[in-house]
Amino acid sequence: MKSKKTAAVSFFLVIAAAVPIMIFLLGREQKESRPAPTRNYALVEPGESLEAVVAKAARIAPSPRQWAWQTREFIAFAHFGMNTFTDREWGQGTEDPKTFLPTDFDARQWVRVVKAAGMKTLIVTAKHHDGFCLWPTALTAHSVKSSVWREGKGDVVGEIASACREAGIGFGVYLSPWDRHEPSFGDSSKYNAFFLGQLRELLTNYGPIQEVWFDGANGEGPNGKRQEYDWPSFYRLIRELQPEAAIAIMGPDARWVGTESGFGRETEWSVLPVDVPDPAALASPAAANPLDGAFRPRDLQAADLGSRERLAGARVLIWYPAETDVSIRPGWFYHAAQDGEVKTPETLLEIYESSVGRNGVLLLNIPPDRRGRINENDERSLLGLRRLLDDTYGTNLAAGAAARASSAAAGRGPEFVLDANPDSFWTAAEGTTSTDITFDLAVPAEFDRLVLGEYIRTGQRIEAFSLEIEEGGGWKTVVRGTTVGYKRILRFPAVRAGRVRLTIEKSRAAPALAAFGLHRLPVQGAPR
Ligand code: FUL
Repeated sequence: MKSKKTAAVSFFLVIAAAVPIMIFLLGREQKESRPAPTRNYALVEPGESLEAVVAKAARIAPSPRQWAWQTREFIAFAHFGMNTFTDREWGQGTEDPKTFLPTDFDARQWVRVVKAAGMKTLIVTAKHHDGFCLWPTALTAHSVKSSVWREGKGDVVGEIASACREAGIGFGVYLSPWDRHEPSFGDSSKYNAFFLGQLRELLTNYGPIQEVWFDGANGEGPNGKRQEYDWPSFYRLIRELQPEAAIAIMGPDARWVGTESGFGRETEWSVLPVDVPDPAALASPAAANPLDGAFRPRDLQAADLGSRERLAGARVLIWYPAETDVSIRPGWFYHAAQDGEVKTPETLLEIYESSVGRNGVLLLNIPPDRRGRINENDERSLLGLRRLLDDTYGTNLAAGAAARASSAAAGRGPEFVLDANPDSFWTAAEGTTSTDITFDLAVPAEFDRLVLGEYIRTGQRIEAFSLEIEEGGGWKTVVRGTTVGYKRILRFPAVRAGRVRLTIEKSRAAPALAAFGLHRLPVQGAPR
């Protein structure tokens, strides 16, 4: 018979052996429910069924660069340059550099306002269509170097870049491909070399660049100069010199949403079919950015870009998310006559909810005035917007709710949609494409907004959902939606409830949600 001491020792040994085994098994379970690695594109094999194509689309995810870009959510544009001083929107290219004369240029003031508004990046128009350069480029005399501002020694791009760095704000450049001043424009290879030279200066002399913005505008008439841009070379140079930079609009990382109204589509898919002349070339394992070589800018203004109907017949599918650009004023550049037409905080909130809240990144333009400062009118509106955003979205009325899902993968329970961590998520069991989560709120609440966030790092999947509240012992539908994506916000007349149910009615694969929020816009005049 074993002594008490031996029994205690063997009990201890059994526990000591069991704990690591249990940890191993639990760890394995977590890992197994972890999704397979994803890419930001997929090839469709000839003869694949629509179901197979849809399932493929549901597993395409953003590249790390695209993910970083998406999480910035709300970013700033500053249109500043020759047009600020000529009161135009599009310059001719014949303007005298001496016309550019800010009286009180203050880069730090721009960045202070951007930061106070909660924007994460500032993109500046280094060169607009008129060709005047806001940095002292060596490639043309048509720049700040030929102005009398700071006796030709000023550098707007440089000062903005350092003010951003100092304040922890990302920096980006807008470089217009269309150039109405440069004589080589239209002489394709000559101008491409000139443009590459300008890009190289911007990408090497100003520290880290988060975004390069290539405008699609080209106003030359039918008899104007036709320039064939060498996009693949532009992309190669950016990847080489600034591998983290997202190339937006006429580039492969983020697309133009298709309007300048600030409103994205109600149904906004980030996975789109594209025409690629040689899809097989994409499969090269050596290519770090396989899409770049195959990418050709094109028109993406259609109402439906990514539905099942659009996916049918696709040869290549890519992750290509929407950026929603809009100006705080009627024009992109500052015009004193528009001082009274700055969008109100309420309009900006609606724009935010219809851009960030429709699976896009909001790029809001705030054009500095002739002093070279962000105008007081614009600053006031922006700070008003910030307050509305904080008051509305600062508190999640669903936080602390008890959540029950009718389906959940191991280790991916519904509690993860409430933990405010974008990297933790709930997902339904593999193969489940309709399911629900019920939330018993910690305290009954009144709300007029729903926020959902898909865990897009495994793909965008949800096609239809609804929100219900429990009322009089039954369920009452409050609002319905289609796509979710990175973030979806829906507004509705305020309701009060203690129990709510989110139903995912249709999904391209098991839905994965990182966020669920209920919110209330503060009632005007109520104590804050
Ligand atoms: C357009 C340009 O023509 C406007 O001037 C502005 O820069 C806007 C953001 O893009 O295509």
